[in-house]
Amino acid sequence: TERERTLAMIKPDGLSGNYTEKIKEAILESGFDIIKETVVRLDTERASLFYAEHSGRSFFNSLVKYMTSGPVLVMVLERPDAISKWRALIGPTDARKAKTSHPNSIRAMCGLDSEKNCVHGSDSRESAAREISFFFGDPGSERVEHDEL
Ligand code: YYY
Ligand code: MG
Repeated sequence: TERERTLAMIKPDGLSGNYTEKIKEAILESGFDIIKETVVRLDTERASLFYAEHSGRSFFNSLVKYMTSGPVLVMVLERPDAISKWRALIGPTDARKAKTSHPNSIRAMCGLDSEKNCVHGSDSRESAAREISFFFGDPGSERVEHDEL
């Protein structure tokens, strides 16, 4: 399998709960390289744009409020099959389900429920490309070089 990149995010509850080091340990132990990282605070407009695919859902306003409640840490992770491997490592969307059916997952470790689930992972190649550009700019642009570790 060829190397691939995905977008990972530690959401506000993950950062404020001091889970960053544990999450990074799990990332590195699972064979990912952290290619880029930055801490940002999303405003309502940016959070709504990031989750635009969910704009019609009943949970959308609450989700945007949660995502703007504090800073987030976004990272570009790389390894073979990075997108599905990172999704597997974070576990199911509902952290309560993660705690019972995926006890070794990151959401089981630091998530609370189906909204406050402490981490994000891109769900496809298309999402990964869009989400990496969303935070780090287009590949090859000067902004990307600026944030390269
Ligand atoms: O990709 P993933 O984060 O696992 O779940 P999505 O179905 O894409 O939903 C995105 C985001 O929306 C989820 O991480 C929390 C929130 N959410 C929610 O607040 N309530 C739900 N019932 C489902 C999702
Ligand atoms: Mg999703």
